[in-house]
Amino acid sequence: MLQNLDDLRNEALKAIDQGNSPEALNDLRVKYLGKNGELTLLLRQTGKLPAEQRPAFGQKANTIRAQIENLINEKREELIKVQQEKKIQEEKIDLSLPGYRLRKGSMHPITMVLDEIKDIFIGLGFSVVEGPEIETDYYDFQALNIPLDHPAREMQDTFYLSEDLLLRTHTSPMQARTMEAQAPQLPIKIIVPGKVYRRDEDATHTPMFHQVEGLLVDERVSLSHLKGILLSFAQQMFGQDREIRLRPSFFPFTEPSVEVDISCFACGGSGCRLCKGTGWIEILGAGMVHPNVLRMSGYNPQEASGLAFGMGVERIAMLKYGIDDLRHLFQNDLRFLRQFEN
Ligand code: 2U9
Repeated sequence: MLQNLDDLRNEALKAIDQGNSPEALNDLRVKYLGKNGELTLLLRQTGKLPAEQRPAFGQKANTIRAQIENLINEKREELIKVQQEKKIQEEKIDLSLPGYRLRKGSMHPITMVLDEIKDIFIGLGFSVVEGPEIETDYYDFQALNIPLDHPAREMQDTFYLSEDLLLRTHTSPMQARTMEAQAPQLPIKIIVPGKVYRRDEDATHTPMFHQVEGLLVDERVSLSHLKGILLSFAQQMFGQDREIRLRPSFFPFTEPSVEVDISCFACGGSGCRLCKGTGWIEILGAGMVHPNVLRMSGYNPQEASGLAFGMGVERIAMLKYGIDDLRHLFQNDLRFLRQFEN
């Protein structure tokens, strides 16, 4: 039996020495030390030995077991190391290869123009205020001098969430809310940018678009202040040579009301295709805040007056970047959007 142990050890050491892969060594571990391994089976026969031989046999078997185990582990680690080195050699990394270029995203043209408009008015002393897109009938219409049966509601038909709740048709409700919260304190000097909604869809209208509206309420505010502010805006946005022209118009919330044109930046005013030969391009609407609107929000029209203006951001963006179709702004076509990368 002791001889059997020696034979088994010699055979195992030889096999380990010849093992040439971690997998082969695992197989040897099973072959000799596993549950039905050769050494395990020999140990199980200890009971057949005369009692006085058993301790020596057991001791020797355990020594051999430890020896085989250590050798297998050592050899296995050695082989794994060799395998890894080989892999590293074969997979040599070429550090001179160019990397993958990460494509940088870009601002959407609407965002770019919105930021530019905000910057200009911040420079003129206005604060930027934002408000909810879901509004009440009162703030979207009534507080702006558009009572329940007013025909102007037809021009600004919108999406109703209930009899009283709707998607705002302009950002003006936030001006009304600001005035109401602050009255009778002066001055108010804010712009309100944001999304607005109208039941409208054709080549030049989308059901959602962006507006920036401004409001200045103070003592003795006049139309000349309005003209000065809008001239400065026009020049910063479309070039220092721009002139502006005010034409009479109508909005329920302003009196008087005007449409504002800029001298054509393509031809300088002599007339071209862009300005349809007129030399002028309409860019926004404006006016003096209607006394009813001031009164409803808590101001006395005898003490305070206001100027207001509103512009469609899509229209400004189309003019500024020569975009010929409003729909480009909403189709997410990368061929279009990538032209705005910088
Ligand atoms: C309050 C009082 C008055 C905001 C104004 C306009 C004129 C205007 C249009 C431009 C193109 C809307 O996007 S558009 O279709 N807006 O012409 N907006 S005055 O007047 C206000 C606002 C709030 C309390």
